[in-house]
Amino acid sequence: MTNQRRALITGITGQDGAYLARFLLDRDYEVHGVVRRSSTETFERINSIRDQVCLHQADLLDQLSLVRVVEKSRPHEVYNLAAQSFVPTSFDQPLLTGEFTALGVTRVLEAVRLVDPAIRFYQASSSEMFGKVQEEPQTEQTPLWPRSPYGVAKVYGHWITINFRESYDLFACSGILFNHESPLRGKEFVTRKISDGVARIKLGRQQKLKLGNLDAQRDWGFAGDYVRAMWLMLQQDAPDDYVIATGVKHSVREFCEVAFGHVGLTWQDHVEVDQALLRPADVNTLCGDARKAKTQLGWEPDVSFKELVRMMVDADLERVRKEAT
Ligand code: NDP
Ligand code: GDR
Repeated sequence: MTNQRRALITGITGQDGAYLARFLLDRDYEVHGVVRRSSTETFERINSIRDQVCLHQADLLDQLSLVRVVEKSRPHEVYNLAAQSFVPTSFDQPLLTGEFTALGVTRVLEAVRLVDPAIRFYQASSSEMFGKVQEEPQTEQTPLWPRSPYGVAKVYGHWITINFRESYDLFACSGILFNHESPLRGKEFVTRKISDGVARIKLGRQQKLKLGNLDAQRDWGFAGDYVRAMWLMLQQDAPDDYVIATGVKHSVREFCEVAFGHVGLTWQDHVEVDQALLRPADVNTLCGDARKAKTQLGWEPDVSFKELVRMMVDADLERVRKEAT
C-alpha cells in the first residue's frame, strides 16, 4: 500500500458518486467504488473514468459483502451515498427503502468499525428529513418531521451515524444536503424531467410534459458544488454535521418558467398537471441555512439557480440532438 489517500464510495454509479469520484481523482485519491450486480450495467455516469477507479461488487443488503469491500480497499475515507433515493418509490416500496436507505447505513458503519475504526465516514443525509418544516430556513438544529418512507429512513441513517460517532468515537459526519441537480441527475427527478422535456419539445420529439405539484418549493443547487462539501467535512479536525444549501428557494413552476424560457418557449403551452403524480404526502417547501458550513468549512456554492437550469437544458438539448429520431 502506498501513501496515496484512498476513498471508497458506495453509490458511485449515481449522480453524486460520479461527481465525487471525479473530484477525488483530481485530488490524486485512489478511488474505489461499490457496485451491485445487475444483468445490464449501470455505469453510464462513470464511463469516462472507468479505467481510473476500482469497482467492487457488493450490496447494502449484504453485510459480509460490505466488510469484504472495506477489507480489500482499506480506505481512509468512506462516502456512503448508496440509497433508494426516489421519494415516490419509497411510498410503493417502504420496506425495501428502509432496508437500503436506513439499515444499509448501519451495515456500512459496522463494516467500518470492524475493519478499521480510524476510517473517516460520510453519510448522505437529506433535507427530506425536515419534511413538514418546523422553521425556515432549516439549520442543523431544526426539528425533523419526515413526510415519506424515504425521509423516515434518512432520519434513521442520520441518527445511527451520530450514535456510532458518540458510542465508538468514529469520525462519522452527516451532511444534510438540500436538493442538488446536474445533467447527470436521474430523469425521474423533477428538474431533469423538465430539462429533458424542454429539449424534446424544442426539438419536436415530444408535445406535452406531465408534472405533479407545481407549487412545491425547493432549495436547488449544483451537485458539483455539493460533493466538495462532502469532502471538506472529512478534512476537519473533528467530525460534525452540516446543512449544505444555497439559501434560496424556487417553485417547480419557476423552474419550468426559466427552463422553457431559455429556449424561447412558454411553459404554460406545454405543461399539464397529472393528478397521478401527486404524492400521498409532499414536502411543500424547503430552504436551508448553510452558515455553519460557510464559517467552519469555508464552503459556498458557485453555481446559481438560473445557471443550473440553463446548464441542464443545454446538456439535454445536445444529447437529444444526437439521438436518432
Ligand atoms: P442516485 O439515485 O443517483 O444514486 C444512488 C446510488 O445508490 C446508485 O449508485 C445506486 O446503484 C446505489 N444503490 C442503490 N441501492 C443500492 C444497494 N442496495 N446496494 C448498493 N448500491 C445501491 O442518488 P444521488 O446520487 O442523487 O444521491 C446520493 C445520495 O445522497 C443518496 O443517498 C441520496 O438519498 C442522498 N441525497 C441526495 C440528494 C440530491 O438532491 N441528489 C439530496 C440529499 C441526499 P445503481 O446504479 O445500481 O442503481
Ligand atoms: P425530492 O425530488 O422529492 O425533493 O427528493 P424530486 O425532484 O423528485 O421532487 C421535488 C418536488 O417536485 C414535485 N414534482 C415532481 N417530482 C417528480 N419527481 N416528478 C414530477 O413530475 C413532479 N412534479 C412536481 C414533487 O412533488 C416534489 O415536491 C430529492 C431526492 O434526490 C432525494 O433523494 C433527496 O434526499 C432530496 O431531493 C433532497
